[in-house]
Amino acid sequence: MAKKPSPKMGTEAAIDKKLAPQPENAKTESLAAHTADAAGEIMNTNTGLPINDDQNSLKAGDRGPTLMDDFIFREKMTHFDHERIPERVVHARGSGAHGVFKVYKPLAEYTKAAFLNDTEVETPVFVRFSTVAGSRGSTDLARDVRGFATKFYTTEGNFDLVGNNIPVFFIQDAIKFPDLVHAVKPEPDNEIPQAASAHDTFWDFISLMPESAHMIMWTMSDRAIPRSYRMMEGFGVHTFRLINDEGKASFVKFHWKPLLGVHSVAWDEAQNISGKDPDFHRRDLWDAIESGAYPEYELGLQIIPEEDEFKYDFDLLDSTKLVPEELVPVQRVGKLTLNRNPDNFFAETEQIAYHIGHVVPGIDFTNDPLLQGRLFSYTDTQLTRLGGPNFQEIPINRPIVPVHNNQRDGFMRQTINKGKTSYSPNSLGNNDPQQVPESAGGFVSYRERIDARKERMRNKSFFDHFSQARLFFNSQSDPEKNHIIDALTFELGKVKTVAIRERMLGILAQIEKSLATQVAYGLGLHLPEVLPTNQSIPADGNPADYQSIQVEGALSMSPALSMANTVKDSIKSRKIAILTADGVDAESLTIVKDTLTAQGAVVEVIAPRQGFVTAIDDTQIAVDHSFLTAASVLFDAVYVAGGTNAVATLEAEANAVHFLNEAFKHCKPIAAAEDAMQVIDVTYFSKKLPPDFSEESVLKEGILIGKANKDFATLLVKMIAQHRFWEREKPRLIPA
Ligand code: HDD
Repeated sequence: MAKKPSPKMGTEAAIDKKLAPQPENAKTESLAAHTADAAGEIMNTNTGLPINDDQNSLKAGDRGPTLMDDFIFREKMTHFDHERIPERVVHARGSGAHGVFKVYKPLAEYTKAAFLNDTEVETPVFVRFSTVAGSRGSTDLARDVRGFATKFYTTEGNFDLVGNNIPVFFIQDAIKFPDLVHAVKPEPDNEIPQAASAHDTFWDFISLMPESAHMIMWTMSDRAIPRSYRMMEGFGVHTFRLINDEGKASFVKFHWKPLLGVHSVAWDEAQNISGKDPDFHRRDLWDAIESGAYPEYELGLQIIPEEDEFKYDFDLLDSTKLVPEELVPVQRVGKLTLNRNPDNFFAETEQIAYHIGHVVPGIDFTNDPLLQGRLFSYTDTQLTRLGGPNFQEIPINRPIVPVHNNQRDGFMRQTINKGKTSYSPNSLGNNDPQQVPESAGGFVSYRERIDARKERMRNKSFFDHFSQARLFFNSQSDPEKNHIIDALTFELGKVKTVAIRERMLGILAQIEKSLATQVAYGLGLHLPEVLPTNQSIPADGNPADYQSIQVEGALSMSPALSMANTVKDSIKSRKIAILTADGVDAESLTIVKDTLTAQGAVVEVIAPRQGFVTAIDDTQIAVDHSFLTAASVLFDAVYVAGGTNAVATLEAEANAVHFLNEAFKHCKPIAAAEDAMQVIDVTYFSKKLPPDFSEESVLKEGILIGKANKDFATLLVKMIAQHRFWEREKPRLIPA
């Protein structure tokens, strides 16, 4: 028998150490049975044979060919050769986490779903966030929609809320989904570009598809470049149904509201992060959970009584429309906390299979044609991706309740079903497993009355393509509007075919003339005189039946749509850089570091070289990064500590000056101890400093220079909580 290896030593052991508690729940406990930990164990083959030599293959002589009878080599190599599975056809790039959901108060009035009625129950969840267009290894910071998929492991089976961070979608009917995805994915001849919508095929499709207008406003806004998965909203998008115990239905829109608020990065910053740290969002999520800064979101419901189905000037079944929060307020009904990282990315995050059709009693579908098509696609795609019909047996996909039915066999079947009967009805097996009456929790589809002709049609109520696009644009703050104009100018500027650019200008002109004019200016084009119409018309369709319509009296402003109105009350888990060098005034560094850390921020010291810096008083302060390994785009704010020699070094250090210039450019909070002014003096923004550093100026302009004491640090906290000072972009004097 091979000997047990010696236990791990020193730093190797430390790498495995979790910093914060990683709580267990019913789901993580169920995964334990499938979990292997090699710590302190011997190495063996898949058949359990102890391995003596994993370094050398079996050869005919020590310089001879490898022998066919090296079954140990063959087993290892065969497994390796088959390690990869197809990536998801969309949402391939993602990151996941375990957590729990708890409802605040019973929602029996609306739904009989058990997990939405028991305030004592913590329902285990697994959430996967994703980008849509890029491949598995693409950057997190692409301009893209983010997926926000939640699997609730409830006592009545799994409920999946498979949503996005944007409340509407590009298309109204699922039959267009393959076209949309073919258009946005890399172009088929040269597979360029990766994880980007800025190319001809995407805008070609969009320019012919006026129903995408609303979604395009969202994807060209800063919502498509979030600061963190922890700082973005989630939406179920479709209108779903809730059903209560009496069978009464209400329409519902699902929301996730992040407690840290909704925040984004700048586009230039996003592009930089993609190079400096393409795993930025993945790392942010992982690190936050490891350090105990658990991401939290409240579940929000917009409930619409069934009687109000036709009350609005848009159709509740149209996924290119949202229900403005000003018309139907979002009730916050429960909290999701992500508190545990997966043990194994592939086994959990990659193999999890979500499906909008995984519902529990009390939640049901509507006839939204996008939702209906999704009901088919999600199981179907897993058959290829996960290799057959038994994917629900993969540990991460199993419900926490036992499963009994008459489905059998297939590739990789895990369950050993006992007994002779695998059919129903049967008399040989007591007719087990038994069907469940509705009164005992059996799922019964909502008894909706349908009386219709079969036809390939869309109702006219789906044809107001521009009112909500305009509502979104007009509800943005000025900086947000500028970002949309910049994004469109960038994306269309990358389109080679001028006719596509012009057609898009025609679409934009129908949303908002000023928007279209500004984009046209950037592209060096004029607005087209004839505006494009809907081209997605069936062969025998009458174009007149597919015209966009304009609904009179539509809402003109919705403050809830602007991120400028989000909560800005916390610096928890924000990353702050302190720039310094040898000769630092230790007090000016520690007072700021301690105050920010006490508020939950992550503070890192950056200096010309790694190791430590020696302060004036000879104390040594640990350095987290050198300027070589750090970059301003990876931080939320920057502070320059004092000390004559330290600031003299920084003044001459081009990387330190660049760090500050970039932070200014990206509208981030910047602070400096008063004796560090000489470093600020060599930045290009030294001429644009606020007239004074009163609290009012500081919270308006995001720059603070002063004596580094407690009051200074406290004001800095307030400044960082503001996230960004976008107004600073106005003069547009900042070099790229
Ligand atoms: Fe989808 C994955 C969200 C429309 C077909 N979708 C997928 C994921 C999310 C969404 C978050 C990733 C799940 C994960 O992390 O594993 N999809 C949406 C939303 C939509 C939407 C919010 C519009 C409201 N999707 C949509 C349509 C279809 C699909 C119209 C097809 C008819 N989606 C898929 C898919 C994927 C998928 C091909 C790829 C991987 C997977 O399902 O498991 O079936």
